[in-house]
Formats: sequence, C-alpha cells, structure tokens
Amino acid sequence: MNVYYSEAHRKHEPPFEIFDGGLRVPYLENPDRMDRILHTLHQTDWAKIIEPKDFGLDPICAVHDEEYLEFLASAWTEWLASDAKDKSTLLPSTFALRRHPHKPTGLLGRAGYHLMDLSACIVAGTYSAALASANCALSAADAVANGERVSFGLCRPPGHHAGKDYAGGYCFINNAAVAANWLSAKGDVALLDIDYHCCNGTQDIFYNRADVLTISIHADPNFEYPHFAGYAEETGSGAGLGFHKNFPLEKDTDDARYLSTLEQALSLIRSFTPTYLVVSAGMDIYADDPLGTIKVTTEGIREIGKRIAALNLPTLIVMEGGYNNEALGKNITSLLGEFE
Ligand code: SP5
Ligand code: ZN
Repeated sequence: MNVYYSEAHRKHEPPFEIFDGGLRVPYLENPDRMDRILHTLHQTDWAKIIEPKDFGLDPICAVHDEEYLEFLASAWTEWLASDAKDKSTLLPSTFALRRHPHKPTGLLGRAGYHLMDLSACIVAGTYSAALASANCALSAADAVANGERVSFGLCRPPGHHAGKDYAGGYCFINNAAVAANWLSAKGDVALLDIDYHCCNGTQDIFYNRADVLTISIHADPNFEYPHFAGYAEETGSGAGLGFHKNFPLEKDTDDARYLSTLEQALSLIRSFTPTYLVVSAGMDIYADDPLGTIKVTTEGIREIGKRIAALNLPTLIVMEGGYNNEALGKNITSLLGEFE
C-alpha cells in the first residue's frame, strides 16, 4: 500500500494548547504520533512510504477561502512583529460568533475570526506543514484515481475540523475534503469519518452538495467537542439535503455497538454507489485514548477495517486524530492491514 508522508510536519510543534478551564497542557497533536505510526508501518511487509507530490494551491483553494489561506500564510510573521509578551504560539483569546459581517484588519481580530478554539495554535512551521499534509492526501487520491485499490495519506496536521475559512481542533487545511473534492471531478465520492470527534469542517464544506455523501460517526456533541455540529438532525441543505448523515454515540460505546452503527453507515454508502470512498481515519475511538470516551478495542478497529474494505471501492484513507501515541501504530496498521 502506498503511504504518503512528508517530514514537513515536524516544524509544526506548538508548545502547548489550552483545555477547558484554562488549563495549559503539552500539545497532544505532536510529531511523536507520526514516529509511532511510521515505526509500526516499517515493520509490515506491505507499507511503501512515499514523498507527496506538490499539487500547488489550486486544489486547496477549491475548498478553502483565499483570504483564510493568506491569513495562515502570514499569521506567524505578523505575530512576531506584534507587541505580544509571550510569542511562543499565536493564540487569540477572543473568538468571532460571526453574527456581524465586519472582518477586522488586525492580526488578533483575524485570528479570532479564523480560529474556532484554543487547540488551533499557529507556530512558524504551521502553514508549510498544513500544505504538505494536504499534498499527502492529494497524492494518495491521485494514486487511487490511477487505479490503486487503496492508498493512505499519513497526514499531520489532521484536517477534518477545518472549514472553508476556519481552523480548529488541531486542523488547518481539511486534507480529506481537499482530496474528496479533487476526486469528485472524476466521479461521486462517499466520505466516511470514523474519528471520535464530529467532522464539523467536512460537514460544512459539503453540506449543500449531492455529489459528495458525507457520513460521520462520533461522540455526541451534546457532551463532546466540537459541540456545535454533529447532531442527527443535520442532514444537508439545498441540493445536498439527504447527503449528510451524523451518527452521534454515547460515552462507553463498545465494539458491538460501534459496529452496528458502522453497518448503518455502510449501507448508506452502498445505496449511494460512489465511484470513490474517502475514509477520515481518527484513532481516538480507541478505548485508551486520552481525549476519547468510547471503548473501541484494537480488534474492533481491525473489524472496522475489514467491513469498510468489504465495500470493495477504490479507497483513500486519510489520517485524522488519535492521541494514545503508544497504541497509534498498532491501531492504524490493524485498520490498514485489512485492505492488503
Ligand atoms: C483531529 C482531532 O481529533 N481533534 C480533536 C480536538 C479536540 N479538542 C478537544 C478540546 C477539549 C479537551 N477536553 C479535555 C478532556 C480530557 N479528559
Ligand atoms: Zn478526533
């Protein structure tokens, strides 16, 4: 299996993030995550690690606003030129509710407009890492479009919380959405997101489209991040009505309950008869994940892989979250191994 991976992610290493209550904690979405996954992939006889190609800005601009990308591109330099006391990472403290149309010109105003939370920390290497991450997803999509049965974008930073003009939840460019949109020029796409958190960004990006079916299985946003998207009644709008589906889950959901929900998602995908499948693969559904509250085991993840593979669709798998670094390697190879 082709695995697209870039070293550019290493320069995106924010020193901390802020949890609820103002708690400053070491950044959970860290470079070590990739080292753990690479280590395990190297031990298989099927993973072929490949540098991504550069697809340029066009496929990214097809999903994200230019003004937002310009913000990501210049935010760090502007931050260094500002009079902030602690410049270790750009993080605003005032966020837009977007009830008023005016976009401020100053850096902190734009940051509060384009960032949705205190985990979307920007440092010197953030923009180049996010671009390389999107190129990993695009390269993997290209492989699938050229006849590979499956391909893996080992993306970091992840993408599924990023919308067309905002970052959040460790995500800056929506890698899976960029790749799915690129593939949609060649045929209908189903996107299945199995990260523990609702893919609010992906949901927003495709909400009014009928050519990309988006499905997310995640912890109920009533109690879990991202709180403001991911409810069962959100099913798309306009031409896209009926082409988005959320499956909110309770705390402590086990393998059996998860797999029966997955079956419902898979039957929607079968009825849609897509040309391509994109899987946003977050491993934070794992029982011992520090951010998760559901109880899927490594064996459960293997079974998820087996059932998705049984759809027999040309499949692009994109890395999203997962923060139990020690277990990340075995979990992702359990999922991917079912496609070999
Ligand atoms: C890609 C991805 O998985 N992003 C997840 C971002 C989640 N941010 C959550 C912030 C709230 C943290 N609450 C901590 C509770 C720890 N028990
Ligand atoms: Zn997640």
